[in-house]
Amino acid sequence: MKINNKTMVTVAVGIGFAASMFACTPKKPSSAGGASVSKNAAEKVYVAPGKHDEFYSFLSGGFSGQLAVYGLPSGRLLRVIPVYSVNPENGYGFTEETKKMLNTSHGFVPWDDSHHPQLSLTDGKVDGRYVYINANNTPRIAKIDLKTFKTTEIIEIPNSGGNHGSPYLTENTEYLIASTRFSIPLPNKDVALDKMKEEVKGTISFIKFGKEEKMEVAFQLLVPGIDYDLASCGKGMSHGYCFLTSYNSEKASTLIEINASKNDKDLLAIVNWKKAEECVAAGKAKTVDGQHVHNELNEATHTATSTTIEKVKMLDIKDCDGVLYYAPVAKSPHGADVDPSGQYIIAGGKLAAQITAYDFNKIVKAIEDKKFSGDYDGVKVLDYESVLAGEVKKPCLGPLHTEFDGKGNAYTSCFVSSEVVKWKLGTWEVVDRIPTYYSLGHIMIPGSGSKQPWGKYLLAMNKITKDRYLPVGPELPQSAQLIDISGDKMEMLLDFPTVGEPHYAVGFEASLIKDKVKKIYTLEDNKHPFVARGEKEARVVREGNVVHVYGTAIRSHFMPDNIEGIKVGDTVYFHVTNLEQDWDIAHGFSIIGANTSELLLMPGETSTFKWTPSKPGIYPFYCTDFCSALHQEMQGYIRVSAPGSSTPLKFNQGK
Ligand SMILES: [Cu+2]
Repeated sequence: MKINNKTMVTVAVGIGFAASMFACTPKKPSSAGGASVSKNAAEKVYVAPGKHDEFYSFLSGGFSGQLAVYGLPSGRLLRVIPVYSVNPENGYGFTEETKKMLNTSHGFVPWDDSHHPQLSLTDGKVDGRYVYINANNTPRIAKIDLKTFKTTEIIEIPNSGGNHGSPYLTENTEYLIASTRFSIPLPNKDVALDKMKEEVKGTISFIKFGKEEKMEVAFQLLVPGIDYDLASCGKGMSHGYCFLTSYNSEKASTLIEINASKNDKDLLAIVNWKKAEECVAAGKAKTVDGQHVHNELNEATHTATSTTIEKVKMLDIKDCDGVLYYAPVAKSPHGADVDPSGQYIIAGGKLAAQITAYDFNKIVKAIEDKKFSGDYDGVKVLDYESVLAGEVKKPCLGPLHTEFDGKGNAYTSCFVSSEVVKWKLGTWEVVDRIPTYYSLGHIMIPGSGSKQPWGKYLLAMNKITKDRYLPVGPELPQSAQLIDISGDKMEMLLDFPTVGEPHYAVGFEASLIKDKVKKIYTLEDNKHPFVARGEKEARVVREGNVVHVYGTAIRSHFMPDNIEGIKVGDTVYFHVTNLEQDWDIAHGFSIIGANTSELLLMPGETSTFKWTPSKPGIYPFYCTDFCSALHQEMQGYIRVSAPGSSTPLKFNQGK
């Protein structure tokens, strides 16, 4: 979501500060580069030609539905990985093999709003296996394999009205958790909207990372129907717990901008997932309707399959004592962030100029000692003072989200005052601040969500850029800003425009994976049912009015390349195998008038292009990915005859 100026003003009024302090027009930087760029900043981000960046960073595309890979510190865009949106660049969501990745219980949904990438963890440390990312709209979670940088699995979350607080991982990737953003009646039904308040429920879903590293919905918790938001799961001493912020404890459904801001505090949800596991194992969960679709890309067949699952296990928190507690939290919070030690849980309130640190040990003790200040919808609310580790006083306006450098420092992004504030864990004192341009949302320190962050750089992701770049029409690119956090003082180094909305990001040192990335698909291991492993296998097979072309591509020709005997009314599948076994030699395939995107074939990969010719004639096809000096000559012809004509099937196999 783009936060507009009107929202900013409303937020300002909500906090009770003068609106002029953070007026709609962002502050002008004091110099063209921004307030704190020093002369040697360029040297610090310069990566010489032929040299690699030190860090990978993965920035969500927000409303683009994609995930973009940037190198840091250079800010160079290395790749855009399609996740929830079809991508003509490589045919994702267009080819017969990948279309199924975008299936849902609502049918084919070729778009979503991707927000929070998260990294797989082993013993609380980044292991470089997978990136996961949520779909905010149609509730889904995707898995991207860091060997191939491809989306290889997508699971839909049933019984959920939106999936913003997702996907947050436990310290060994035992579970990914996903919470309801919009609470709705469960099971969903026809309810008068003015009766919503009584009918709405929420769910917190636990997606298991099974033995074969496949996602499945292990169980869902049925929880009070408030709007759940960001989360973090415990590590170290707090392993076994997850912490989620929420807003709208008022359960407002109209003008919630105003009506959800009435209560002085909102609720931090504290979930004991080990207890939930025990209750599910003890048979306390009910099997309920929960239709959802699970899509997987098989790396051997290069083909996705979709499975529809009808039921899920749901555990009503009323049937499992001690699985959920609430604690008061500053109103309208966003981030809930556990520090690398696992002791502190940090939450700020978008409408409160205050950051709260909760102490995990005190939470456990308060539960034991029954230090409750009340209850909410039957859930005990822990006494705020009993669980408080400390408060950061007057840090900024609109504290949103906190990251950690692993050296005892925390960094909070402040949306309203557009700055990053550095403060100390334990003493809670603010030690530094730096302005960002403009309207800062999330920030990222590589590995911050783990036990071992790489506390060298911080990336700020900004919503509004105003005068930072050359104008490109009414909308400007959003941006990321790189800040050096290696010294006592933060230093602004660089900003660069981004793909879509850089909503949130994760990152890690490049050495963790760069030598493990896959270079080719070996032809012997290609189990695609329509593979042609060599030119001798290239052929055309007619089955009624379906025609299968077993095609191959190699520098600089296709086989077969002159095909006759196709008729109007036929459905033609071009299954093209790239025969190259050489890194970075891709070929493309397209044909005039086809109602789809190109194929883009990695070495050793097979992919399928569906074509239904509608008029007789001669139709050229060609390679779309520049592959050699004779790339322009990499082309062929197909003859299409009228329906019922007797043109015999013929094709050139290079003899
Ligand atoms: Cu080519």
